Amino acid sequence: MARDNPISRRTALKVTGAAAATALVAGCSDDDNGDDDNGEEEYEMEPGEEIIFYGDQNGWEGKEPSDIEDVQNPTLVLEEGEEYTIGWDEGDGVEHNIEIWNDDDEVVDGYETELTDDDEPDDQMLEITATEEMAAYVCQPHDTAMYGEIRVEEGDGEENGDEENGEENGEENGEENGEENGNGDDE
Ligand SMILES: [Cu+2]
Repeated sequence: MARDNPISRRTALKVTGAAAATALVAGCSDDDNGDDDNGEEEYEMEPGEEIIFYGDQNGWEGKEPSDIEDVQNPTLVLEEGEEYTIGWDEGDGVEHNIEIWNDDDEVVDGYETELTDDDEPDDQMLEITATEEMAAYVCQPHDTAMYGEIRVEEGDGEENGDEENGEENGEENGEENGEENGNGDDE
């Protein structure tokens, strides 16, 4: 009835403006992945997994598994007592190595490789058994830039003992697991 009345048209514009502002505010609440307290993503690794990086002097670049692909210095969550392979098979030609450090910046259990400037080295993979003292994976000459955190969770014997674990595993590693391991015994 009053559709072409200029006043109601202005009212409509005002309402639209308000709605847009509300939408903007709603769009700002993007921190919906509740469980990280310092904004850093953590990546849970499957026991036995190969964790492979590209060695760049500006930081480790994740290659495998796919959830860390292109992530710089991802925080790795390992399970105590489980074995993992970690290292780098490709680099920028600058001299690197990889070492596992504890909280005091000391090498844990001799887990370190020789320095190399090979851009496709075949001797930079460490086979490690996760222990609770492990705190970081580091390139010794670039220990500031090429520094990624390790967090080791207590293994309680059960793979999926706690619900948080079960949830994340199912979501993040479901496809890979099926493809690569195919051992569906994680129940
Ligand atoms: Cu380096």
